[in-house]
Amino acid sequence: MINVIGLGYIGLPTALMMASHGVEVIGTDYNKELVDTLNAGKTTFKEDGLDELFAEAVKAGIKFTTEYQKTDMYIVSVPTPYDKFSKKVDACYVVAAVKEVLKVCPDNATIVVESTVSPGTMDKFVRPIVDEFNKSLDLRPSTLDKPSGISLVHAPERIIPGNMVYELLHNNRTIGADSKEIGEKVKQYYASFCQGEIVVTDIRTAEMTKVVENTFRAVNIAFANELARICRHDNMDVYEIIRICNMHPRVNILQPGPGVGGHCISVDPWFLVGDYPSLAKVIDESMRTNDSQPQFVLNRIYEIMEENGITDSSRVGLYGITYKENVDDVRESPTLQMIECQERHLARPLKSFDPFFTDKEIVKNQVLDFDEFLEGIDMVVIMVKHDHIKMNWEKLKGKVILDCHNICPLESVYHI
Ligand code: SAJ
Repeated sequence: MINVIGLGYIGLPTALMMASHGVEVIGTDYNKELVDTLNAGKTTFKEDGLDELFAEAVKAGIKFTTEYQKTDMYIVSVPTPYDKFSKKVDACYVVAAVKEVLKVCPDNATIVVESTVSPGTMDKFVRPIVDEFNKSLDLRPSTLDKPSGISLVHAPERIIPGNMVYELLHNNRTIGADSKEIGEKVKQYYASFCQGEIVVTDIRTAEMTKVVENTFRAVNIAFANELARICRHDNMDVYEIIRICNMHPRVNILQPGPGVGGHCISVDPWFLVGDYPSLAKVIDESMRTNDSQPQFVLNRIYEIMEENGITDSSRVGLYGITYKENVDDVRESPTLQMIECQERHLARPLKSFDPFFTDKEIVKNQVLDFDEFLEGIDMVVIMVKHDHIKMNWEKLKGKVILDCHNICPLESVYHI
């Protein structure tokens, strides 16, 4: 049996996937409201295929509770926030979860941490608690080759919001363990559903690969954003330039946008900057570029307003609040970053609308109805490329449009 600790964006799909592939699973979360919702037969966020997977898992007997279970394997998928000032990872939730596990688990249990952590976090914060527990059993410390007592594993998640269910099934996985035996044992569980290749390595390497994957993407997006600024300066078409460059067999540039959001690409690379400030120069500069992109778009809005004689910013609206298309996740979203930037300059935030939040207000000045949003504005800024906007181009006719994603087929559209 597996006890999945933390039923958020990663823990829930992982628990459901294992349960629907024949593994006995109990999901634990300290949030009673969340557990009650799941026990009432409802999922807690929107994601393609999640409801179907949930139904299968419930049929297979998955259980949800606020209690930690006594079992031989745990998957910890709790959040790892980072300190905005020091840029270092805060492992407090992982540590708290592991401590709770140690209160109930049998002496030879395996604890798999899926949460993203900076390289060295497992050794620095998690291993000491496990070693202490193992010592108290008078067993060998968990660093030695032969597994004994509690075993520690790091299996970083890799799924992308918006395509989680597919990627859980098909992505290759990395499992970091202290010994091959433990790694292979954990691999068997993941192989119950994962059709990709599962690589077994050591914990430190697994930690580093995860952060490096997200950093690679962040640096590539920063490069695209910088190109957008260069091209804007001299009136060149950045999208056409990237499209042509990407036809070269060894070039693959990502797309510029209004900024980088989400809990991963906009956060993980800072772990490397926080830990290696004098070495991680390219990463540092890339992150600063991405972080300043909402401000760049704000300046662009100002320019376009001037050009079109729009003097009242209450006639400008931001389409999209989530951090990317077709998800309901707003963590670190560029729209929220932009609104925060306006507020910091004592300006009233622009109006905003998001089809994923038509029943609840997330930010100040949010309009809940799309038609009402459009009626109140002369200029619309496409911050997120939800499918919803692609089905509503007709309604945007006659507006001044700043398209931050180059998706709008209408005439005379502005770009970043
Ligand atoms: N973005 C751009 N330009 C692009 C692609 C993305 O500006 O060309 C922006 C998006 O709009 C969004 C942000 O970047 O605001 C991040 O979105 P994303 O789709 O690139 O990635 P995430 O954060 O949803 O998921 C990433 C994935 N990592 C990689 O692709 C290396 C996912 O596989 C990880 O599991 C996830 O981070 C995670 O949890 O670490």
